Amino acid sequence: MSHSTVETTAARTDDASAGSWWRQAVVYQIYPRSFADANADGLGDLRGILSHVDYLAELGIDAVWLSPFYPSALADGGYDVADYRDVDPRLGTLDDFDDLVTALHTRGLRIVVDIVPNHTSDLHPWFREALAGGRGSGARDRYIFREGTGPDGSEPPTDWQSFFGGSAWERVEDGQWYLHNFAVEQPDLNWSHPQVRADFLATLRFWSDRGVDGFRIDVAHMLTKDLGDPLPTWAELQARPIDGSHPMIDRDDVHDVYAEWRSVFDSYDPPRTAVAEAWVHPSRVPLYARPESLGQSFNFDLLLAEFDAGQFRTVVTDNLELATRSGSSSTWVLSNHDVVRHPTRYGLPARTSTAQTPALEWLRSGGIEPALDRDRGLRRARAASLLVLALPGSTYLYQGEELGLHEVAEIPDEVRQDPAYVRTKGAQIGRDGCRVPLPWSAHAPAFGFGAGGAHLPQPDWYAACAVDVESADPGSTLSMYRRALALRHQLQTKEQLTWIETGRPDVLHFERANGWHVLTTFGTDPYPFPGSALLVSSSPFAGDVVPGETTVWFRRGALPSSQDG
Ligand code: TEU
Repeated sequence: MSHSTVETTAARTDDASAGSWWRQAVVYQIYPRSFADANADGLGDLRGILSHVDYLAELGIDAVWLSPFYPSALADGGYDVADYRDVDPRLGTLDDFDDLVTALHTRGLRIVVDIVPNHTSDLHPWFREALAGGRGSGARDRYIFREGTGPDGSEPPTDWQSFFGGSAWERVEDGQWYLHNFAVEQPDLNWSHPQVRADFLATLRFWSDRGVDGFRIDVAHMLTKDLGDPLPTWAELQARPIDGSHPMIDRDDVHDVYAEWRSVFDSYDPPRTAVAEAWVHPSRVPLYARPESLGQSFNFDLLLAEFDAGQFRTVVTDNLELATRSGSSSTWVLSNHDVVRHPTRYGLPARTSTAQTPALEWLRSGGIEPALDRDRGLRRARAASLLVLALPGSTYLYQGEELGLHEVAEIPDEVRQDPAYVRTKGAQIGRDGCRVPLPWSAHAPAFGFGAGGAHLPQPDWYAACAVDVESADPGSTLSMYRRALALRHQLQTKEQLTWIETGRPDVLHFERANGWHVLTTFGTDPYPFPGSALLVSSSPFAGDVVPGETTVWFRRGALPSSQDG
């Protein structure tokens, strides 16, 4: 039996000083519009979250991350922010926010909020000023305005495409065009402008002063831009290497912004934390995760990986190595509000061209083709989740994954909300299927989401996954997550992992530093079981073999207490 140990640098859990709480935290992502609705308007709100803080505490998480709850026209689910320092009236008030912070802190839970700095909403006062100010006005400088092309300027400045389909430029009344990498309602900010820089520092202080513990930074790799004159074509732009000098993506100078942010974070005690949503080449992730920059960065590799031992091992090894290089801890993500939920990804045929191809085809067919094996998808998802929850570093959970929810395919076209769907006229199916309001109670209206119905239709099969049903069932996914998180707290140890060779390409086995062993069978064949089980992701469990597509946590010999790590 050969061993290979990966240990990330600085931190250990015994260094559980307040300043490093995030290093091995379990952070639960709440998509506020779809979590719980207290005021019966069909949209989730802050008091809805407040009504479930005990649920969150009992689940055993360490922190909550709230997706945007700021005033917004919801052109992109709240990622179109009209005021960075207030609460959307449909979601509550600043007093509600303060109450939520207190309720979470009282239970020992931290709170992370989402900062959306690449773009504002077109309803933000700055953009209204820019429109009113007209061509050449100082107010336009806070955004990226250019003249059009063609004899009368009626063609966009370039042929650039937005992420949500169609041109990345939109024309305003006086004939100028503005850049929007995302929806039309999300004009990109100009990060060369000192007021833009200063205002975000004020926003970070505003929420830090209210007790927020950390920030999730949206599209962290695209803020600074040096577009060039003349502007490059789309083909030229795409041909440019992304090596720090690209006109728009992952520029080195974005870290000048984060150095300023860092001084704000570090002016608080404990220092405020941040995690970058940066879709960049792995070799450049440490730039964002360095302590001088944002301090941590999402690792999305598992969103792109199949349920496959070799792929999981590579992702884990590579990311622990990256974390070491950056002096950060690794992050693990299986689901979030932008991707197809992992039980569904794992219940569809193996991927073809891109990570999500079968899942997107399945969604487009309304959940008919290719055939989804729901049970198998959930079985694999539970195995993957238990594996990930045992890794060194922090894990980000997405609301509803603890219930084993599948993606919802059965959303009629006319009620879909995602701008990606609307703007591409259905060519992109969009992300509504993972944003359907949560089921709390099998028999209540809107499954207990709220008395005002749900803003996206909930399927009948939600009843079986409702929190009240799963709470009463020791074999449910919710019960598994609760046990896993409780055990994780007891077993959590230094950020170290040792691979133990299994002699089988479809079986992974590792040990954390203190006799905490984790074994996953990725194939369907069972594996002789070498220990005494603490937790198993599937049933029935005979005791002497690990069934296929299963993770087991077990110990060998006596488990020392977590302090010994
Ligand atoms: O996402 C940024 C992003 O680039 C990817 O999520 C991806 O391109 C997109 O989701 C493809 O469908 C962040 C937020 O997570 C997302 O919800 C927002 O829509 C986006 O920024 C714009 O703010």
